[in-house]
Amino acid sequence: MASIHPFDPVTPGEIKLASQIIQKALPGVPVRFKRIDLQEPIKKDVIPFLESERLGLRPLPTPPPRIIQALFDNEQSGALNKALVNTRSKSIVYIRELPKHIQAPMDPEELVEMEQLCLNHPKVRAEIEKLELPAEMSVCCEPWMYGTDDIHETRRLIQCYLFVLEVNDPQCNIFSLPCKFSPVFDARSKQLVRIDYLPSGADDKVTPTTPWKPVKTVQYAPNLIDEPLREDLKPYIVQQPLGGSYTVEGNAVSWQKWRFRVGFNSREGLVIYNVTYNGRNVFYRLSLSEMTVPYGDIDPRRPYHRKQAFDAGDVGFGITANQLTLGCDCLGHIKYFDAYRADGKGDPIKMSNVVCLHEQDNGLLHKHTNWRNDVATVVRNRQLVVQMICTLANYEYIFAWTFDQAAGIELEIRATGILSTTPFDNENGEIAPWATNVGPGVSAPYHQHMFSYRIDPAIDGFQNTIFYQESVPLPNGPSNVYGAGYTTVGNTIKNSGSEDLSVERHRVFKIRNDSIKNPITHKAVAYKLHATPSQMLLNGPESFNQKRAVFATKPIWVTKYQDDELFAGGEFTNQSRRSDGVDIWAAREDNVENEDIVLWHTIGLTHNPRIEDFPIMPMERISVALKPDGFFTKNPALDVPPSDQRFNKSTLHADHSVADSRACCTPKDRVVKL
Ligand SMILES: [Cu+2]
Repeated sequence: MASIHPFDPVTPGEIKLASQIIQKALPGVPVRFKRIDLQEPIKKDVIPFLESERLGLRPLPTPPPRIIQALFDNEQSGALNKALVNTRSKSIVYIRELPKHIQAPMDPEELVEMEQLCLNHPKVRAEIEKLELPAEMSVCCEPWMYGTDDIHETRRLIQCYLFVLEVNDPQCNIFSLPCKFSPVFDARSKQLVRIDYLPSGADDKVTPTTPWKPVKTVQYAPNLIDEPLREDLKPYIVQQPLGGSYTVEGNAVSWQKWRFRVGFNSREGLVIYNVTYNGRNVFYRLSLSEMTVPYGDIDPRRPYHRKQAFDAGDVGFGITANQLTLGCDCLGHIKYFDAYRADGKGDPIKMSNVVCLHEQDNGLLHKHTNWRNDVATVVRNRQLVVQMICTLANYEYIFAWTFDQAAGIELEIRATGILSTTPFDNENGEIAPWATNVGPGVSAPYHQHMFSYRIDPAIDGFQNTIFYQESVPLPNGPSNVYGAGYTTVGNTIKNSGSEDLSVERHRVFKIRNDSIKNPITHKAVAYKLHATPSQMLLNGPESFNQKRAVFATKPIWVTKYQDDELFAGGEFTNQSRRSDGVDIWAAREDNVENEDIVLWHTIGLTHNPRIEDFPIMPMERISVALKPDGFFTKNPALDVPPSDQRFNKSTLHADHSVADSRACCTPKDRVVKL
């Protein structure tokens, strides 16, 4: 335990210790643990330790004690509790009973329990029997977060969407055959609350359950599709005979001039901590802070008006992170990281290979050919990728942070998996203005994926300022005689709040450190956010969907750093009634000039499905980059060795002779003279 770092993910020993201390503090109380995770260290307490590490000062100061956070149900009273446990003093910091309307996130054991409870309930079974399914077919249950449409609701409700399973195969596509009824359960009392009947036409009419009309499942798995697999692909083998160019010690990663730590928790999954470049501070913490997926529809087609997932807060990217496999999810020379979560008893569960780290070649980083002599300087773009893949019910999300050799960091999000579908009677050519028909009797409703990227900067220090710069035409006059001039205008963000992007004005947000000037540009050192302009939340201000996810109404938020302000939609999103997150913190109008600040970028994907997104979706990609902008005095990648065929060992296609080829950087025999 002595060498554990303040940012290391919770260890199995800490999970066990925390659960034992909590159980001991509550003798005789039946406890069911929902989460046990590292409590984020208090920033001001951890910075002296980080700075000593960065500057190579020894001995290192004592790091702050590791505090473990637990969420648990008191199964006697039904109350949700939050506790903090100090692992150094082995004592409780506090145990707090939370208000009755606060719901903990869902956990894997609960999902399995609800699935079984639903499918075994006599009333649900009676409804399934009305389908008169053939013997080889069955019904599968997808327990969903209930969402919100009633401010007085305090029950923990689960909406169970049911699907017909055509064949008993682990890869059978359940989402092709949605049922028209959906039981709602109280997850605490385990009682069936009611069965919702789902509208299956263009209006909100529902119908009683009738025998199932045979239609074929649209399958995606190779063993279930009725077409042969392609046979014209040759192997593509990524070989790194000397291994990767990175080194990993525990969770500390060194690659090229980058140093950072890989963090992991149940909620956010992968977190990037303490990022430095060539010994200079760049970012304190980078994370995918929240994500919400509200489904569009036409009111009042219940229950879709409250179909809204908060994938981080209601379930968790960490809890749902895939255990990645070599040669499938990741190619090349791979380093995997494991993590641990707690089960209901407070015992650690190992999650192997939930984060992968590897290098990739991404084309060219820079090149210039002197056309007079055809001599080229060519440098390839080697990158380091840190990645996790999360399965949230039907969808998969691939989150990858990519570090490059020119001091840039890109967050790439890829959405794949299967569309969340609804029953829709389309056999007579019916279409709906809020969904796409993707198969017989099935449609995929319009929806949005709204992500909040939390950027906690440390540009050459922890006091930074955010400003934006716009490119604007100069007014006609003595300084713009020909009307061709344009310039940039800047605006410093002085108080916390929200901002819009502007493509028309090329508005670029930057993070600068006013105390350090670039000796060439004579401006403060800075990084810029290469933002992704996207449509913000479509749900109206009167909707619970928007009230719960105000973060998704603005692309940019700036707040003054405060401990415990990590999640854009608030700490507890499951059945939340309103946001308790970044919009509330931003509204303080704190001074954010030369302060410890946080930049939040909302990225949206308005997803009106294509039929080609079904039965499994070719990945949809969005990305956001952070790039130095006046942080260096020139391109920081000039020292990357040039590209060289002796190093890269590429081969020629059969119709070329060796004589046709030239090694990199050798001039042609002929020199063109103009
Ligand atoms: Cu989608």
